[in-house]
Amino acid sequence: MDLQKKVTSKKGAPLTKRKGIKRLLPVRKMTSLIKVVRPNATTVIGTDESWFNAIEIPRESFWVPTNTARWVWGANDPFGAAAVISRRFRIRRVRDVISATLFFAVDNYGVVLINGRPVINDIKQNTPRFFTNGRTIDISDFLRSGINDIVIVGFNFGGPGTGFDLPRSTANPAGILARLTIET
Ligand SMILES: [Ca+2]
Repeated sequence: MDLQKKVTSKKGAPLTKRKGIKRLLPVRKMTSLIKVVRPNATTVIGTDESWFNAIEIPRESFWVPTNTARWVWGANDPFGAAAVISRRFRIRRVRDVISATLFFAVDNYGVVLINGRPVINDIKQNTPRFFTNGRTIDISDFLRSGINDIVIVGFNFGGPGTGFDLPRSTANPAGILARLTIET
């Protein structure tokens, strides 16, 4: 069979049979990880391996230390130049939320969405330490009653000499640390 015809044919092999297509974790694994925000309490949801596609990595000496969240990167590609992780959580009534903050640190820069709306959209930084001390952001306006989700994408900038992102390595480490604190 002509190779070009095979690639472009609408009657080609199903996606699942093509080489190079990675299988993702089934959806039910993701939905089983819904964290419940408790009433009349402070709920902390820190990055760890309960987050979808997160793998814990050693903390670099210049990354902010905390015992309420772990530094992570993408489990599907632990040495990739980018990582995507997510978490679902449930709030019974959003009007019961007294305060809600996101603490977010990343090497090198990242994008954070809560319920599909951008909370953080970083610009590439020439210094690897720019975002590694973390920032705290009020996210109360992004929450809703019922199921909520947070999606984080981290990127590992290669520096001004390269201009683009590079794989996570010893020479150029990469990591994500996030912590939601929701008071009800
Ligand atoms: Ca880096």
